[in-house]
Amino acid sequence: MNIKNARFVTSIAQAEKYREISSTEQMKEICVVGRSNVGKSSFINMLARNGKLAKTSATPGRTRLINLFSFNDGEFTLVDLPGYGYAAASKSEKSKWGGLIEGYLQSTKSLYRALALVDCRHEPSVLDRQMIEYFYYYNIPFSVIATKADKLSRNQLSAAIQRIATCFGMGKDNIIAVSAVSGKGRDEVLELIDNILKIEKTNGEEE
Ligand SMILES: Nc1nc2c(ncn2[C@@H]2O[C@H](COP(=O)(O)OP(=O)(O)OP(=O)(O)O)[C@@H](O)[C@H]2O)c(=O)[nH]1
Ligand SMILES: [Mg+2]
Repeated sequence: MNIKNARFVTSIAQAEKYREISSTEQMKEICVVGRSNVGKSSFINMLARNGKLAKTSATPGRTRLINLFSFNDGEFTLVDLPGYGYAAASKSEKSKWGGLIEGYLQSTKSLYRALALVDCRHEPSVLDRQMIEYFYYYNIPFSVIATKADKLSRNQLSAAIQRIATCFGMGKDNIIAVSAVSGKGRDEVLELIDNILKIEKTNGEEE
């Protein structure tokens, strides 16, 4: 798949508002989830080849809203979600962001895939594992993306991917390693998205 254009659509502060928008707009959504600072917004920018599309920051907790980005004139929409697990966030911020993530996942009718991002340098956290369990529980199709691959050597990366796969109980070939710095993994992710869009969406609603 070729990315011809990518544009910011809107920011949403409440799941109810998202419900309104999604009931009028026909979108094929792919959402990006993961802990604060894992590189969700940078990942979206890497796919768009536009470093300024989604706001990124070295300080965790940058993305506080649900941000929608339309790619190729609506061929698909990437949903940038706030991160979880930002230890320094206040209790009320944490619960607000958690509410937005879960509110989104519970309201969307057009989610084609969740992309679960984990930092390749770290063992997945308890919250990462809970996120994956949540996907299984609610029958949400997901793929795992390992970010910041430029921070590890080839051998280290291969071992890290194996560790993440073991932790999530999945095959290592199902994990795509990416780098927003080098663009590594971009083609693979775009191929994955191409395939995702071809699969008829069931969203857990079996007939
Ligand atoms: N070296 C390297 N740094 C990265 C990569 N992706 C993101 N970063 C850096 O990691 C930090 C966080 O990136 P963001 O994209 O803002 O992370 P996020 O997951 O959107 O964070 P929140 O919005 O706070 O949840 C920034 O300093 C980025 O420059 C990568 O692939 N390689
Ligand atoms: Mg962000």
